[in-house]
Amino acid sequence: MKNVKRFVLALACSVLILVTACNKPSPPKPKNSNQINKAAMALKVKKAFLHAWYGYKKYAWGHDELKPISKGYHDWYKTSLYMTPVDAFDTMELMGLTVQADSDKALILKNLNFDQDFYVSTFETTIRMLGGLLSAYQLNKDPGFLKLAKDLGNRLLPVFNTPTGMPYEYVNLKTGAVKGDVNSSAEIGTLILEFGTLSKLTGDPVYYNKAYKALVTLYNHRSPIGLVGTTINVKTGKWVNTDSHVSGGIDSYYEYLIKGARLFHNQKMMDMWQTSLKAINKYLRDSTSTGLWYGHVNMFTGKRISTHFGALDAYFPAVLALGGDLKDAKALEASCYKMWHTFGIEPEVIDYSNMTAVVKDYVLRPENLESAYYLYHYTHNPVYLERAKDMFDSIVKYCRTPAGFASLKNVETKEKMDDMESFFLAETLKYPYLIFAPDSTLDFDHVIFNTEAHPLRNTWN
Ligand code: DMJ
Repeated sequence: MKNVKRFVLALACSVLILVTACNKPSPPKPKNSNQINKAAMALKVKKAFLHAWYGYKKYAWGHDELKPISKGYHDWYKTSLYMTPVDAFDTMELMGLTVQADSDKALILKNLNFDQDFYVSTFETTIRMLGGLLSAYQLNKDPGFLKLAKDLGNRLLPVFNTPTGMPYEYVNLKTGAVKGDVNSSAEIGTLILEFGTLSKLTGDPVYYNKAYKALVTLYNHRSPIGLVGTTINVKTGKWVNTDSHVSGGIDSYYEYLIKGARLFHNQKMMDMWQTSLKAINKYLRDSTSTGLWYGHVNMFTGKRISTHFGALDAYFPAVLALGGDLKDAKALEASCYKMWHTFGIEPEVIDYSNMTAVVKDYVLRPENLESAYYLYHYTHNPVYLERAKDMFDSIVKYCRTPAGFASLKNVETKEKMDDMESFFLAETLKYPYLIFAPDSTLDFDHVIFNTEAHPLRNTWN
């Protein structure tokens, strides 16, 4: 009997222990998982966007850019080309800011006039204005955007009238006069997404053909070891600056090889990307004690010139991820985040051999957030949400002014500068918004972002 009692008691205890264990609150989740309230973060980013937009509206309406400290404005040329309104429009559409988008659209369609007697940068006008107008058209469907895009495309066409087909750096929008014989690889090779889309949407192949020829010609000028340099003479095809890297001056040429291949289903561009990547990995890739980086070498010898890497280079993890190399994409993104985190906000250029800042400003660049967005899309690892939150929070902490957001003159002292580039609204706030917003906001796998974060969609096949 005693034994039976003992048995019943033991059984009761075990049941009690089991029930208690089951009712115990589950152990705290690992630090990284689900700690970020995505909806609250998306709202925070949207509020930051509205703060910048209202500052622009109050102090710079109708001009290219806001001066966020002096509460004034800045125009790139003699007359405004409405750079901030055009760059910002598709972000408003994606954020569901209908009222703001409507007034922005009215401003653009009523006032934007490309019949201007001054020289503009072929590259900047293409990525910000042509790209912005094309994505505005695809998202909003107003034919006024496509009409403007076509007018602009026609005015840019004279840049391709060189013996090589590679474009001049500048064109006069009214007269078609051109200048700038020495152009950079990035400025030559970052046209196919916008010119190609213009061709597909208008049915006129001329834009695609010219930009494609320029891209292939640049590729054909690569060195025997497969690398391109920073600048080339577009009349003679002779390299001027032979520094090879993935940074500013070359960066978006590589980006457009793979993105062009994907947007236009073009195998030749994919082959060009893959061949280029082999050379990049062989000569630029640098696995060091401070992480994985991509440095500078001479394009002909492959000899390392410097261990510099910067804010502009931080797009490369996104491109690697798009190309399917998640291993290197993850490692390089970790380095890029380290570059940001080391200084509280990223400098323009660091020396990765000793993690010191070489060029110390921060001009509100988006690339680090862009890569976090791509990596989050491909892995769904919450670490990228954490990094994006940290980067976004530090922009708010160090760059916010009563009228908008200011660049930093020095990331070490956090001294501000009176500039808010239009890409802040096109890119720097779009990428974190998209990381935190519901996936349905944009079907990532069916769009290609141009290098100014304007999403372009293949609607033609
Ligand atoms: C943007 O205009 C584009 O992203 C370009 O490719 C590089 N520079 C700025 C942002 O940093």
